Amino acid sequence: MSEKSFHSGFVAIVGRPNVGKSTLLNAILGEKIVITSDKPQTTRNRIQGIHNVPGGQIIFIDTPGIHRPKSRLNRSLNDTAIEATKGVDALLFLVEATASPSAETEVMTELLSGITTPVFLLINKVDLVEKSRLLKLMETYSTLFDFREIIPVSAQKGEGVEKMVELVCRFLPEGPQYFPDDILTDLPERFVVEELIREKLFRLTHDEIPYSVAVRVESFKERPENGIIAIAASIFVERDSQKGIIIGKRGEMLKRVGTAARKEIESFLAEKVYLELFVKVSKDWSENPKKLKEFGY
Ligand SMILES: Nc1nc2c(ncn2[C@@H]2O[C@H](COP(=O)(O)OP(=O)(O)OP(=O)(O)O)[C@@H](O)[C@H]2O)c(=O)[nH]1
Ligand SMILES: [Mg+2]
Repeated sequence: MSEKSFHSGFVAIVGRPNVGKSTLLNAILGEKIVITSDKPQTTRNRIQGIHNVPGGQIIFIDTPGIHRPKSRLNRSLNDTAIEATKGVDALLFLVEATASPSAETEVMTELLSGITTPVFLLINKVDLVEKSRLLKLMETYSTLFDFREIIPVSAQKGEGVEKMVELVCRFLPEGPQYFPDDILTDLPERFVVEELIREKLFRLTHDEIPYSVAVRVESFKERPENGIIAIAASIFVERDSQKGIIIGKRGEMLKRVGTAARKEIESFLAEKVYLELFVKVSKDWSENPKKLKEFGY
């Protein structure tokens, strides 16, 4: 990057669910702004993370994983991801080193056919495979698409991330500083709080439950007199039976979710937090266009 000019641009992180897109965004920023879990379809929105480098600014966009949609919610996730590939300066197409390239071809066709934006292939989770397998993967992927670069990384261990960012920077055009240099994301604090609660639900519940929850912050009150932020949030589920599971025996599960979420919210807001959670039923919301809109999907 030249010293006089400023370079900037938008870079979308795309790929199948669970390949590590959100983990990568957090690794790039060096802070947790997006939620992650070992379950697919954790991310439901387009989320911008702002990364400043000397003489430049890159806005990385985390997206939902592309998959075969079954519900209306899932269709909306795919649309959000596909939409995010438009108008960006580069794409990071993320795959897992543990998966076979043949598992990627469907999503590659969906996302990359006819695309003129430079595409970087990132092979993530290299900490889980042998070097020989990685070399073979790089060779196979290079025959599948005209990638600008093929870069092995481990988002979880932070390996190769800095070098990758440098390579991507070189492709960015001259441009303005889009965001002030002291913000990490353009999303409101309320959204991040909702996401952190949803992450705990994703991590602590199983089967269909994670896919049936939505979270909404109902009130967010700063109380400067005692240095506490009081937050009340609703957890919406689709059926009565799910409400019982989330509350748990003698409220055990809800308490675990609340404690884990509060700790991370405190660390994100750098303030003490009083968190109150309510569980409500919003019947079959994931199939209801009006409700999806209301929950921001
Ligand atoms: N071993 C290993 N695990 C990783 C790495 N990167 C991510 N993971 C794990 O992979 C799982 C999925 O990570 P996410 O970042 O939530 O994946 P995602 O692509 O954002 O998933 P969706 O939002 O569902 O599309 C989590 O359990 C991560 O801890 C890595 O480099 N190595
Ligand atoms: Mg994600």
